[in-house]
Amino acid sequence: MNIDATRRAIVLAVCVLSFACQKQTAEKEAPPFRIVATDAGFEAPDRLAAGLRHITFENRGSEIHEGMLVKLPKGMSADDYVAAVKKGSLFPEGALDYSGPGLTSPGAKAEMWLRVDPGQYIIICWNKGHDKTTPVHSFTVEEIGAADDRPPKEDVVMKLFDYRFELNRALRKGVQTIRVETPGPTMHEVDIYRLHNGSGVEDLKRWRKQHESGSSPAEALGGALDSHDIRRVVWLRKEFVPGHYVLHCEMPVTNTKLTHADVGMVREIEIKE
Ligand SMILES: [Cu+2]
Repeated sequence: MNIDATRRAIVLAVCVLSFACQKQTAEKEAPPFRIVATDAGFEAPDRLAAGLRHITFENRGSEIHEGMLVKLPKGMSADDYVAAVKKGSLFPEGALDYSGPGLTSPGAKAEMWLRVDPGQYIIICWNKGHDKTTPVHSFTVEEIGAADDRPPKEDVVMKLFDYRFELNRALRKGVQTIRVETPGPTMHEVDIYRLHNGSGVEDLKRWRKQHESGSSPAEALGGALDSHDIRRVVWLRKEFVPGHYVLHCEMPVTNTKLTHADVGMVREIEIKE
C-alpha cells in the first residue's frame, strides 16, 4: 500500500467512525417524553414516536398525581372516555391501559421506559378522584420508524404476582434500574413509597384507605401502572437512599371494594447503608 492509499484508507476509516459516533450520539440524545403533572392537568407533547420510549414524570402540583397512558379505540374521543369514567367505569370499553408513571408526591420526579403502539392516547390521573375533576391530556403515537429507546440494564427484576411482589435480589442504595414483569395472572401495578421516620406499613395502608387524610406517613416515588397486556415489561430508574420503603398495589379486586393491597399485595423493604 503506498502512502496515498494508506492516507485514503485512514480518511475513510475516520469518516466511517465519526458518522457512527454522530449517529450514536443522535440516538442517545433523543429527549424523553416529558410529562409534568399539576393540579390543573398535564403538560406533555402532543406527539410521540411508536416504540419503546423513555418517559419522565414530574409532579409540580400540591397533591399526589400519577400518569396513566390509555390508548383509545377508534371512534372514542377523550371526552367520550372521560364521560364513561364519570359514569363509574374504570375500564371504558375498548380502551387499553398502557402503564405509565405511578403515584408521585409533589416535587418528586420519576422515570420509566415503556412501549407504545400507534394510535390516539390520553394521560389520566386516577388518584383521589382526579379522573373526574382534572383534565386529561391527549396525544398521538405515530409510526415513523424511530429506533427504540434503550433502557439501562436492570439491577433488579420485580415480579408482580396475584397478590405479592417478588424481587430477584435486594434493592441497594444509589441509582437502581428495576425491570418490572407481571406474571399475574391478573393485571397489577406497583407504587413505591419511602416511609417517613416513625411510620410503618400499616400507617401507609390506612392513609391510602382514608384518601390521604392527615399527615402523610410516606413519600410516593412513582411506580409502574397496569398494562392491558401483562406480557409487557417496563423499566423504572430511581435513586434510593437508605431507609424503609413500601411496594403497594392499589388495583381493585374484581367485583369488590377491596384493593390488591387489602388482600396482601403490599411489601415493606429496607435499603441498607
Ligand atoms: Cu396487584
